[in-house]
Amino acid sequence: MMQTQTGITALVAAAKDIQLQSIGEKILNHQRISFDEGVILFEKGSLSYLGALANFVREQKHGNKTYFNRNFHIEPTNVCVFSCQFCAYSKLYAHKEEGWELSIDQMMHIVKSYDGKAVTEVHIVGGVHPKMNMAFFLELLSTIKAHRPELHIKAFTPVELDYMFRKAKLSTEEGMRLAHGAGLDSLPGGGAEIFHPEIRTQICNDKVDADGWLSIHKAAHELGMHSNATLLYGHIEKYWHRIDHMERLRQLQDITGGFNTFIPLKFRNKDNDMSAVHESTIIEDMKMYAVSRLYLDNFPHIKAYWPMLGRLNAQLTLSFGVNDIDGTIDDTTKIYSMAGSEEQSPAMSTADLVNLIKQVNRQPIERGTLYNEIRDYSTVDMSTFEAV
Ligand code: V47
Ligand code: SF4
Repeated sequence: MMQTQTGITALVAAAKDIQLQSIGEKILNHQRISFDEGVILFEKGSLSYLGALANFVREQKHGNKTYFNRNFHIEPTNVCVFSCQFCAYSKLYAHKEEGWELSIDQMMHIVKSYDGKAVTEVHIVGGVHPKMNMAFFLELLSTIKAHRPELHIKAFTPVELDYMFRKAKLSTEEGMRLAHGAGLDSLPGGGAEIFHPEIRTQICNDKVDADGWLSIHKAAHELGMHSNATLLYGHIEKYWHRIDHMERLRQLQDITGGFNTFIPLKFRNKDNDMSAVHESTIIEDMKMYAVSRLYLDNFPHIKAYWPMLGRLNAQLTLSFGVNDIDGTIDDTTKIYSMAGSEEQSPAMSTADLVNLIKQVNRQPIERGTLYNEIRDYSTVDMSTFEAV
């Protein structure tokens, strides 16, 4: 059931903490909250207060609509020249026998295995292999487009792009123009981690920094492309580092308007160099989603990535500001299961996703990557539904 304006107004009026009350009033009046207010929400806001406010904003923006898409992932390689402390891939560079690298033919084999299936997007992200260069990826993009022109290619983080542009001696703008020209349609949100150098230098010191990440997304937006942004939370960062991260994104979004979706990524601690760091609680996770929805007033969508969180926790986020639960990924992504995510073999059918959304009385909408609505499943009988 949708939240009423009277109910939320009464909740804010009854808030005992004067700061939380005034932040709540700002949100009800569609005013932007400040950096310090973002930190206060994390420090003092109860789960129920944050959840009610975030749900209010979510319903103002999207009503009950909850988006998902039909996509598949390709991970070209798990070998990576970088050494992010939280990444289960980074160890593999030293143990190449555990590594894989796919040829263009092998990746096209994956693409062709979806021929005739109603997927709309391929998501391509992997490690940074020293031998996979700009020419290789341009060929991959144009070969996919030649085979299936309408398939949306969402690919490569600024970590991968920065490495390939630098090796090819291209400026960010030149590199983005070439990649876009070859078929790159949009950028996924990865590689952002935590922007602030106090944390970034401790967890991923050797890859592209905050300014580099932001300038690659800016260049993409200037070419008319859209992109996502992530934040890796729940490890050694403080609340203000999270707000600092979101502040930088909010500022760029004010300039370009090119971001579609913000995706908080819960740190998982299995098989990486940060295994001694505890994982966040589910309460902390829900607060993260709620504050994201409240702080990023200029981001249209907040997404929960279910393979990482687990499907039931992802379902819960739909009451904490989230309006998108990603796609019907087959078992084609390894980075999270290797780091100890809830879903060791992430695959959900369209019927599973639709039922997950309907169970909590939301409206399941299949979308394209750019949030064009493909189908409303509210009244589709999923017991007789056959996915193509
Ligand atoms: O940047 C790596 C994360 C990200 C761990 O744009 C980890 O639609 C938690 O960004 N614990 C890449 N996270 C994935 C990504 C993404 C995923 C789904 C959808 C979209 C989108 C983007 O994976 C990396 C890093 O932050 N990651 N290791 C770990 N141990
Ligand atoms: Fe490489 Fe990305 Fe893992 Fe860092 S997070 S080690 S850049 S694959």
